Amino acid sequence: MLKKKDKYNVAIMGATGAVGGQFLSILEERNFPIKELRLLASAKSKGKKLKFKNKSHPVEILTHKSFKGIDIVLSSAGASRSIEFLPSAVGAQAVCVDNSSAFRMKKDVPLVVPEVNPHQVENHKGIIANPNCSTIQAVVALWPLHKVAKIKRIVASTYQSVSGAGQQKILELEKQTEAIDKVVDNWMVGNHNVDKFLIKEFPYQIAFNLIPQIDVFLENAYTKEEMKLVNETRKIMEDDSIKITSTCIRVPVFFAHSENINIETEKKLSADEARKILSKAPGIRVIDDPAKHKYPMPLEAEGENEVFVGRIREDESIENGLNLWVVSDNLRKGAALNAIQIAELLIKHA
Ligand code: NAP
Ligand code: 12T
Repeated sequence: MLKKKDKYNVAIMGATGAVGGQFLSILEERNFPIKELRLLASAKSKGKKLKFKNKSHPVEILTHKSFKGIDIVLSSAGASRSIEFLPSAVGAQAVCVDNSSAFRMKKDVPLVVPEVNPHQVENHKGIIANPNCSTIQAVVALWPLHKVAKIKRIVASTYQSVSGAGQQKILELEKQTEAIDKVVDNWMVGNHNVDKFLIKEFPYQIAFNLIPQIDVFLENAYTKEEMKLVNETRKIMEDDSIKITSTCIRVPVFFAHSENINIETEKKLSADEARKILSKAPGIRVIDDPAKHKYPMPLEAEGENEVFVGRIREDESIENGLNLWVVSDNLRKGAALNAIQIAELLIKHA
């Protein structure tokens, strides 16, 4: 349990990573009440320093002893590190908000999106899980509609940016993009393939391509990323009766994930009603004006905190159906911001 204090000792596990960088920016932006900040990463980052509030902080190597005196751990260093090190953090009386997939579906670990199920933060035993990036933005958009019209079925297709997979993947898209500059000169098939040595992080070239695989394949022919969206959505919305299917696609976008979501509801909702509900819902910005060609796009959502929703329209192929286009910055609301909002809830309840 977190004890009430004016300021807290905070450790960031994976401080040098893509999510880690956003942790630092957002903690500073929101003036999070920090007494001591401990930055943790691998031995590779030994000697590195990171800036926080105009002060340089040394990066320390993560060990089982890293959590002495720490109140809150924000962890984002991969699932195997969470499994190995978070029990030591809990042993040192810290409360952990974990960004990895390690504990999300565990029964005694709350999986929290503050706009949807804030009450769950009180049920933790030392670890609270932050959902998958695609799940977070989907449930922020769907929960207000579910409350009013009860969602029976969800079909979600995601268009996920490379930053969701970490810093090295961002650099790979950049390098591959730079390598292609002759497409217009030599208008020929194959010319937009990059040299094989530029394909290291993703299984195939990602620049000017799409890859219909995120995370590993499971026995049911879905990928693990697709099943995260299915299972985590049900857990967060506390409704196992919702039927969900999803397809997750990696696209050559640097930041922000996009999703086309089709829902079938028990009660009929017109597009106008849905627009009105979503305009008033927390954490959402509706951009939906076809006449003016206004709709959410990843370049617009990059660096922002909200979940953007547009293209709201009735699914004319069924009785009670809606289509939504949902875009959000996966490193912010999809990761660091949501985790920090959870930590803020913990402080509120301390
Ligand atoms: P990243 O850019 O590759 O960064 C990985 C971070 O983990 C780096 O700080 C790295 O330190 C650290 N790390 C790696 N191995 C370590 C070790 N053995 N000991 C200590 N630190 C180690 O990846 P990312 O995109 O930030 O993602 C990191 C984690 O966040 C992953 O678990 C991913 O699943 C999760 N994630 C969650 C969400 C979400 O919650 N929705 C979204 C995106 C990612 P070095 O720099 O020293 O290597
Ligand atoms: N494989 O947090 O590759 O479970 O974009 C997030 C992002 C796992 C996660 C990705 C992933 C997670 C990705």
